[in-house]
Amino acid sequence: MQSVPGGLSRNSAPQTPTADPMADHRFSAVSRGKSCCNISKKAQICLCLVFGLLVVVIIAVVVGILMWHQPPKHKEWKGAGTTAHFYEIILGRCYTYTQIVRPELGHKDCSKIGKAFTNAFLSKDPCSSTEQDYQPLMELTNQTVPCNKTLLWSKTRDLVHDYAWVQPDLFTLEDTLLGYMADGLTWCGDPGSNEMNYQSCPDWRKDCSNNSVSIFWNTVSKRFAGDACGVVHVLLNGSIRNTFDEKSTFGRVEVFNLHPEKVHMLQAWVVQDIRTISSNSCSNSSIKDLEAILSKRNITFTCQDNYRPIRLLQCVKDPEHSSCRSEI
Ligand code: JS2
Repeated sequence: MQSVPGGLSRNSAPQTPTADPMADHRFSAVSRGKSCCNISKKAQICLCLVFGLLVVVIIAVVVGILMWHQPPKHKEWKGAGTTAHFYEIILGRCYTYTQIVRPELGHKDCSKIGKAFTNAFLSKDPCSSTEQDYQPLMELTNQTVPCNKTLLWSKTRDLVHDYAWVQPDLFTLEDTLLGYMADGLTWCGDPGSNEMNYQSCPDWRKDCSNNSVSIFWNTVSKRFAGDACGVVHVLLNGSIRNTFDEKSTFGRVEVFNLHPEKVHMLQAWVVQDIRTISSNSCSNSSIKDLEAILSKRNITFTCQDNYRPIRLLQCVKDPEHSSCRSEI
């Protein structure tokens, strides 16, 4: 009788019991065809169920991870989204301003300022922004502008900042810490997320006027005008019909936040595009409206057409223009 490996003989008589619990198990002839293991139908079904469950769990985990990495679904607005790298930009600008541009503000805590800025709009409805949202930021960034050195402007953005550049003792809003940090940027959040909305933010006209950016500029403009003292200057555009626009930030916010007990005069410089024929813009009807508003507020108003230093600055950019020959 041929014995088989493992000490068992085919069709063998029952062996004497041994220590090996497996030794006296009878191994029935296997069914035709080899199978990896002989398990019951029930066990096979259980294994399939366990395997199927495992597959489902793996798929669920993968989907969960993918969903988690998906950018949050923000509400869609009609305006451009938050400026890319917004937080890094405002933080960098804060350090540049407080350490280099105005080192006398070197004690300001830019980390706290950056956090206060983002906390003003993150996880909030960008169409329900309020001045109150920005109060913590305002408290961290108060700044004194010397009397007679406040320079307001309207529709003369480039020229006024060129002039402020050559007259560094003058301050436009953008020459203060907050104006310097935020100029040219867009930002908004979402009630359902603690992320900034980089896809879109409310447009002032098409979505809402109480949006995060507009309320910020109204808030900082209000404080900038309220802090002014002495003689305040404003650079206005004599080449447009509404040289003084009551709906502008200057006309709607700043004019009405100058304190008569601190500001005794507003001096307007009305500048015309160098290529237009010079005319007396100070007699423009809208300028008369401005004068009337200030008179009611007990603030003296004076107006000067084509203020020479500004004219010279225009000629620096367009020296060949005929009107510049007489200026130099
Ligand atoms: C949106 C911005 C920006 O007197 C000036 C400043 O002091 C400021 O308070 O606003 C006045 C200018 O605003 P105004 O009269 O409406 O003229 P504008 O030519 O239409 O300029 C609007 C700019 C308002 C403030 N602002 N607003 N996004 O990035 C931004 N930067 C500034 N300065």
